[in-house]
Amino acid sequence: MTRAFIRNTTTPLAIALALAASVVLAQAASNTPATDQDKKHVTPAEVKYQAGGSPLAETDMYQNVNPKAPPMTKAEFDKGRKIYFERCAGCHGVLRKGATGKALTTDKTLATGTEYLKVFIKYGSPAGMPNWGTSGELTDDEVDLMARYIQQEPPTPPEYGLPEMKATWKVLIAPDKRPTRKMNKFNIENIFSTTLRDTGEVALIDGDSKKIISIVKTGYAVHISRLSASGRYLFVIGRDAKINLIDLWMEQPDNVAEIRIGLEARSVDTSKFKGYEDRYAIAGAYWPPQYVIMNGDTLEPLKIVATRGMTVDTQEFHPEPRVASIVASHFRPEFLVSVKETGKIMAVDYSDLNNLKTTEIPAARFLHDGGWDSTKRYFLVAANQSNKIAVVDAKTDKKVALVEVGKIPHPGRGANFIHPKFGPVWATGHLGDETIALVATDPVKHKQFAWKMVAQLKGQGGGSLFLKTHPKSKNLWVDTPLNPDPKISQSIAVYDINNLDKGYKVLPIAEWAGVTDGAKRVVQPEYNKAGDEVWFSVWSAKNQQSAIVVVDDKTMKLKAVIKDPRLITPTGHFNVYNTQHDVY
Ligand code: DHE
Repeated sequence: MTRAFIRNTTTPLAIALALAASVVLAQAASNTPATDQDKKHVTPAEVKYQAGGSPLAETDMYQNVNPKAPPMTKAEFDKGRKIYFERCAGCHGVLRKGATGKALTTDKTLATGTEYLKVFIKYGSPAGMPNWGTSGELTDDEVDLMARYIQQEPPTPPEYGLPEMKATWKVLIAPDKRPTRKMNKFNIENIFSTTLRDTGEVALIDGDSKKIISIVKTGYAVHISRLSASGRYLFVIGRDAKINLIDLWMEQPDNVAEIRIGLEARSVDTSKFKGYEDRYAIAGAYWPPQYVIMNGDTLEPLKIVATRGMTVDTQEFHPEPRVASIVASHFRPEFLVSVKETGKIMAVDYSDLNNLKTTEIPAARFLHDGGWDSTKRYFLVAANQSNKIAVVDAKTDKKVALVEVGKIPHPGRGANFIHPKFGPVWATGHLGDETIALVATDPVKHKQFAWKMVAQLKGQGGGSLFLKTHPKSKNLWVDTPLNPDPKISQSIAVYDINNLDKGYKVLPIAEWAGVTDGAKRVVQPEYNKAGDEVWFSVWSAKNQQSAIVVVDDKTMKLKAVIKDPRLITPTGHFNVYNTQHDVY
């Protein structure tokens, strides 16, 4: 389609775009496995997932005026920046270099001009751009404002180095003032840390009694929890890059230290190699693109490393490669840091922080979430825009394979089990199609299958985020919270791993929760320590009731519903023992 055509036929084009967009919406997260063509497109499920809002919306930035761009007042620019970071940055990137969404740098946007951009923003596109105008999310004035805003030079958020980190670093209770032994009667190993996404808190829930122990204030739009090697310390990271260190030995577990390691972040982990247990923590930032190694019991920042650099394939400079998942090696004193936009995994050796050694392991773009195989030697991580799983050997620090799977793999940390034919496998669901891919992980006794996608199960639909099993269980639980069909997003599929050909059983988790209003998305299966219960969040909006549903793994019957006015927007939950020992 030429530019002249676009300029002269705005209305028909708009209609065409709208129609195409609606086709994409209808196909979204559908029940049809992806074709190669589909694999290039972004599904609405993914857009919904990525466009979560960035804390950078609240950060003041310098207005960099481009004389060729349509004029904007400072107030207009600030409004455009806010909208951009609330809705667009997740897909198009902070500096608009493109990620899931296309690059929106001024060489491109100035060339297309305001009218074209307005149509695009209002009606969306077949490639997956949401129809911000016709959906009612943005008014016509806001569409016009955004079309002008993206023709200005992208403002750069500030950097965040050691002085900024130190200014936010607080040790609330010094290590020598903390308990020397466990001071409470909780069965710590069976506590769940549940993310309360929109209140910036975690709920610590006693897995035995199903009672809330406490609600702990954490960062904004809190994301994940991880455990120290000993299981004593819980680390929680918010999207605003705030880390809270919670001491589970206290009579009433609470924060003992906190820090902000950047302006936006998602990942945190702790050193697990023998001899380094509880010594270090690491967190990865989305902005600035960097990771920081901290003291494990105080969060004192020790070493900051930038991730800006060249992409793995085209070897072009990327100014904002975000840090996605991080895992702690059991084979070396190392963290494996997945760098999203460059598509590389950095093995960071923490045995000598002064002379830091990192090994760059090539993978594929854009790295997101992942976890260990059952031996904890191989790290499997989703390269979600390449529809691949990258496999790294943590013993040799080498890439083992890039395994082609379905459309936009999203494993969480994945699920490990023994397949009757293929031996040990690791599973991932997908955001963009209905399949569950099984990747064989045993290069010794099942060499012929290793690092291949040996089977594809048919699931309820696309929009899957997490799946789980447990070494003691015979079941594989797969969620689909981002599927557009409420029947699918509000239920869970469960497979018998010894009879995978039989298909799955559907359990109506949201209905069991007895919650009346809301999206009631059923998200993230998580086992208790014993491996005989599975917990699910039933996630509705901030002003609606949510719940946690506990199911008996063997009988697949409802065991408990946890409801409490304080359980606002529960999403992820992390069982202490399973998270500490990487059991999944
Ligand atoms: Fe997550 C893990 C990033 C939206 C719930 N999420 C991760 C990880 C990354 C990430 C990089 C891996 C961390 C690790 O292992 O070290 N998530 C992002 C995003 O960039 C994204 C797409 C958009 C955003 O604005 O943040 C996003 N994530 C979400 C959600 O909307 C979810 C469903 C609800 C919520 O709480 O925000 C969500 N993400 C989770 C959970 C995990 C996670 C529960 C941990 C999974 C695990 O099993 O470890």
